Amino acid sequence: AADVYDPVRSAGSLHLRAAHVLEGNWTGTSTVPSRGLYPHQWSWDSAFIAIGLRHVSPLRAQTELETLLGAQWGDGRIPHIVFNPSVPLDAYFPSPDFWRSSTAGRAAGAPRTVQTSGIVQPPVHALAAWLVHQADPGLSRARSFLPRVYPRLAAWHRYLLHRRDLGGGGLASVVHPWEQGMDNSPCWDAPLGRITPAPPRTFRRADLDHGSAEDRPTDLDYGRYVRLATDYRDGGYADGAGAEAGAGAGRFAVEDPAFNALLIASEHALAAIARELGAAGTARHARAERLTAALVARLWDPAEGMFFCRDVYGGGEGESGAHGTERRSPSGDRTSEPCLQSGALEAERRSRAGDRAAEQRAQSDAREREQRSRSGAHGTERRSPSGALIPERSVAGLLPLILPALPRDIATTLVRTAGGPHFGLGGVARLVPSYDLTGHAFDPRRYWRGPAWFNTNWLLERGLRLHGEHGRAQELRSALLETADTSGFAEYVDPYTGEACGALGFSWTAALTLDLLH
Ligand code: 9WN
Repeated sequence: AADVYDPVRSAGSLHLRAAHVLEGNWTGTSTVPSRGLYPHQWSWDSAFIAIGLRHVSPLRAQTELETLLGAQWGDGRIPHIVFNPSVPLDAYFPSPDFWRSSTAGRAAGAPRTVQTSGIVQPPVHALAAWLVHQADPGLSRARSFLPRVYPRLAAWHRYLLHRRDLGGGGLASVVHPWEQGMDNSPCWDAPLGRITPAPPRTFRRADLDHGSAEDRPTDLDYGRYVRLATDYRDGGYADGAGAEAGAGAGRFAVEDPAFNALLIASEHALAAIARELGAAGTARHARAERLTAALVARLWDPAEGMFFCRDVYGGGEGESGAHGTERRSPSGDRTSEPCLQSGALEAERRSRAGDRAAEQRAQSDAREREQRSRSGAHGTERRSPSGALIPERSVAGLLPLILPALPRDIATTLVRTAGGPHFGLGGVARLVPSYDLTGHAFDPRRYWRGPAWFNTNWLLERGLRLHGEHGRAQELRSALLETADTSGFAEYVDPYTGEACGALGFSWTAALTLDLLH
């Protein structure tokens, strides 16, 4: 029948239409996620966009990442939004006058000329830089793309691994739901519940000028987002010990499996970049493997067959087992190092030195654990305030499947969980939902509380292939291409029907479509 989707016949035009979306959203130096709803540059969007753009214009893909990295702060953080000065202030909330980066962020080294937010987003950037390089190594070398981005990416990872290890277990914590990128995921309900919302009259939601209220986070969510961001800003965007004096210190910190898995995948990519630049890269691979072990130790729940978020300030004392309090991980590399150093080789040398120290700490941690287990204390550690797992099933808990060093049994279990009743891969769901299909908070249309998103499904497709699940990967790829096409490159879709929600002509949907077509 004429209306049956035929990927072979429509692949050519799908490619053109996806490229056209990216063309329309290009500003000259970067790509907006969508023209109406998101008129600035977003951090993890740009990484996904560059991954697709490399197939259309490797030069634009490099420029996309360079523009973002040009707004990096002195402490290494890459801001989640880089504001376009020609866009009116009321077009998006929170706007530059809310974040006040160049004044409030001065101590943390915010840029003086570019206006940015002060929080971060998932670190997909080193992975993107490596994939962009591979699309056209000749152009990349001619423009010294990797030597220029490597020190910045290394500083970014150092920021996350040192300043954001708030749980003390070697993983990075997010301090705001916007940082993890899945803004209103049910995973945040419990930790956000401890935050007093800012009064609704104190801000105006520009998002509701473009998106339907049923598809977006609620006003109550927004009140809490605003309160957390205001407090972080008023504390000078200081992290960890430096934040103790800040108004918002110690209230919201979550170790998220997707955020950390992307950091680890990017650490593997940094190793590949280091090798390309003439360094060994082995120390970075080793660190990525230790981080994978830390991720399993802190966030894997064998009984549920997936990863969960850890609410660092949540839970009570004396929790145990998988929902308990692992105090230190084998990867706890928390020495402070200067950021934004020049030269890839120097960065690699320092990283190796840091890794040796981490190695020694890992050995002493292992000895400590062994002693505890011999004395019968295993699983009932009471000394650490490092929180409790949050019992909500989010797609974030499947995304560690992108990790090459994931133990085989865990990868197999994750694939089984993805195909089970909660996520419906290859079964009831057309695309994998952002949240448990059977969960108490499931809503097929409301943003990150159920709808399927293209970036998370693209990551799952990659993970399935990595772990040899070629049949399932192929099925998911076809479903992604078909849904991107029929939904008009929607921002997100109903996971059962594929019906479009949010913005249309959404950049990462178009970009990842291009990547899947190659
Ligand atoms: C807040 C831009 C961003 C994405 C996030 C998505 C949404 C912003 C918003 O849009 O967040 O950062 O205004 O809702 O949740 O993942 O990066 O596309």
